[in-house]
Amino acid sequence: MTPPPALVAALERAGQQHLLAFWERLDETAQQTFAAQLEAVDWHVLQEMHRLAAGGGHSRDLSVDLSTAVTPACLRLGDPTNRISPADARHRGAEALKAGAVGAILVAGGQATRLGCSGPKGVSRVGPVSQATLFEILLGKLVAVRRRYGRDVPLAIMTSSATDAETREFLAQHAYCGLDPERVIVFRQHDLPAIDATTGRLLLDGPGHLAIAPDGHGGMLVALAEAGGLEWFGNQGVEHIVSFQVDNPLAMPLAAEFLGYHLLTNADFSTQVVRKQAPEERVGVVVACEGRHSVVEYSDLPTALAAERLPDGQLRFHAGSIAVHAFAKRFLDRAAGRHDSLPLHLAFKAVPFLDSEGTRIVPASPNAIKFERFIFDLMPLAERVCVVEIEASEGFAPLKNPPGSASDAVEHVRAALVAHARRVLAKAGVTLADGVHVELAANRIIDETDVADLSIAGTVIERPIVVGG
Ligand code: UD2
Repeated sequence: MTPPPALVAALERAGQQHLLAFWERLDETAQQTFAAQLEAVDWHVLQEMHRLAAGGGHSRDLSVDLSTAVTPACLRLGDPTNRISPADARHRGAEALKAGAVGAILVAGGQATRLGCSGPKGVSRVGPVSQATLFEILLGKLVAVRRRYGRDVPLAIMTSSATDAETREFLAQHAYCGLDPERVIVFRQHDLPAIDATTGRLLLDGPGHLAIAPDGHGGMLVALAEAGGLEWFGNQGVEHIVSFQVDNPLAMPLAAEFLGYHLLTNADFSTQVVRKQAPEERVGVVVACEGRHSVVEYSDLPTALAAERLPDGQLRFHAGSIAVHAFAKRFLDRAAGRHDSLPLHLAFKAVPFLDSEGTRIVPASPNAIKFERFIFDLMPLAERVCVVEIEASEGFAPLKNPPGSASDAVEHVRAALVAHARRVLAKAGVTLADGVHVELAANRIIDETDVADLSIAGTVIERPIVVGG
């Protein structure tokens, strides 16, 4: 078939006719698939990409004057000197959970490629004793919350084109990890094309396929709204939504105390941070400037500023974002209705492409620009932001790197889960033999009070075991 005339015209207007160079090589099915992919390209977004690539700045001003910015005041989890007491916060958070007013979004569009495996990151096995996957552990936490507070936490799982089918299959095979399938939706984020860094042209990674990548975790805003997810939450009485990343099995987005601070400060956007110790830690930092809060991504923080220390020795920008957030739903509803809520960010990457002869080139150095949106860019739009500092050992053990790496590899994640379990059990009066690996059943134990229910205080654990499993 010949390419649809409307498509040819659109490509000409956008200066992207080269994309049809290998059209004749495709069979009719491939032509139809490719035409659909090209027709789905948002040419306005392409203009935004070109403007950004040419140094024209973000579509919404994200600039922060880092010379005057400061680390904002934080509440600290469990700190009795907070202006809101931890007990009051826990009480208020528990009330919201009991009322079924809290929903959750799990950001799971990432693949395990950086870990040396294929498939969604969520199927990586990290349980130190059980070998449970990230999905089982993280969804299990919602089961534990239901057990304690008596209400489901509706969950929306964001996948990408690379993870969608396998994630759905995994959920079906694992009976939604104990959650009610009626209270779980899976929605897919969009992809964005990569552009040639020199010419601004879209790249082909095959004769009938654009080089594309997921549009960043910020893609959740539009994709969730399009999938009817915001309404879905609303229909179930959800007024606040937490979001968390699939790669952190220690994450505690539904900790009652965290939710309580969010609610009692009447925040639009709350976020958990850990105290950054070393400049090279790969977490964005929360900063405040002229009454607005923002997250400055680690790759955007100049090295000298990242290393700057205060007179007391701590880093000037030490509020390390671990991507665990809570949003007032009304705030997300408003943001989803604004076209410029989440501007694009660009990154130079080596992206394989077809050259003008149709030969596939695998570049050794960056040749292309990829674009992403970040959910934390909503922060400056919030009237009230609440920053809650937690101990990394209690809530942050990210899986980022392949086994054997210096940090954030599966062995570090497992060690962090074991260390956390040992502390919780010790608080509950359980004795552990030296070096024995223990794990807390994620779907049963939130903290030491759940261990108390197991009536195992005073016992000694001498062999690897999943407590509560
Ligand atoms: C992210 C944060 C960083 C810090 C760190 C904590 C950004 C830009 N950086 O860094 O500040 O909080 O996490 O661990 O957020 N994902 C999708 N779709 C996408 C891209 C990512 O679902 O299009 C998911 C991915 O599955 C993963 C998470 O988002 O769970 C973070 O992605 P990453 O590992 O690329 O982010 P990282 O470690 O550079």
